[in-house]
Amino acid sequence: MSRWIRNPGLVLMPALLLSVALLGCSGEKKKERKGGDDPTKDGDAAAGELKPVKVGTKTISGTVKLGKEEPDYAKLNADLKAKIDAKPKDKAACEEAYKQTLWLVDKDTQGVQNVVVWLMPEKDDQFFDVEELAKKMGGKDKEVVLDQPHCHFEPRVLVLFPDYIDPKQPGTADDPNYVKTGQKFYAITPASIEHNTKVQPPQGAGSGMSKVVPRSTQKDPTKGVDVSAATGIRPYNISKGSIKIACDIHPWMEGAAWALPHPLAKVTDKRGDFEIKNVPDSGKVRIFVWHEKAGFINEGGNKGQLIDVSDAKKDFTINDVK
Ligand SMILES: [Cu+2]
Repeated sequence: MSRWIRNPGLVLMPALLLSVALLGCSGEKKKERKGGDDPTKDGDAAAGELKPVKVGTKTISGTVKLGKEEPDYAKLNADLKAKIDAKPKDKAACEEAYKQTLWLVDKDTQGVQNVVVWLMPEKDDQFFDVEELAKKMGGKDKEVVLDQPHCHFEPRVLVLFPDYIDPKQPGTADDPNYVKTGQKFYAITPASIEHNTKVQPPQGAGSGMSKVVPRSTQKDPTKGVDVSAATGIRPYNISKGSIKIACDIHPWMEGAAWALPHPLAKVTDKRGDFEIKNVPDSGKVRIFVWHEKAGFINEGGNKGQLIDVSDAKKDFTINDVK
């Protein structure tokens, strides 16, 4: 899935196009290019087509913990307090945000919350066939809500599943055919404080949004802002980084999201635990483990770490808090 993961495809593409163009200039080679001037029709088009990987019944779970190095909590809290105190208008309502939420670490176990863990197939030209899962999706999976109580984002880190790849016509790694899952992503604000929520998807992931959120609650998030409609967020080349979430009015409010073409992903809970279901029954997958501040902590960075699906338990340690 070079579109999301790997750069070599992107780097090679101009070179390929150039060589095709050069071949096109030479008379004797022209005969081999019966497909016309469209380089994608040249040669074996099916070779570039994404290949399905069946999802299965395996589970991969684990815990993400902090290593020996500790974040400077005192400084994070002090910086936050200084920023909040500089906004006297909302100060009283925002005091609950004094406690930093960038590093949420369980005191007893050192488990780290808000780490995004997800899987991708072993190879770039493969995709998880999750059509059945997408069709069965319901309840809270169909609705992702970003709450903004007391001038912070709750949850601060999210994973979205806005589209899946059409198994009947998957397209290529550089241009997959997506089908909407129908998942909705809302921003709400129950407090009496005004928020101007800003969502900045990286290139290829949708358009940016900056909107005042009408008063709304978990009971009826549709009264808030429909971020999915406003941004058209979709899966993208993950080498571009996370989708950034912020608030224009309260500059200390920060959050992040990833949009993936499948639901084999989790955000770690308060104890740093994650559990990913529907893992393929055999073979290898790549695992990605990302923290807002520490970045990718898996081996291989944004290209993922190859693991066997029989590796049912995978723990990770954050050794560099940056
Ligand atoms: Cu705000």
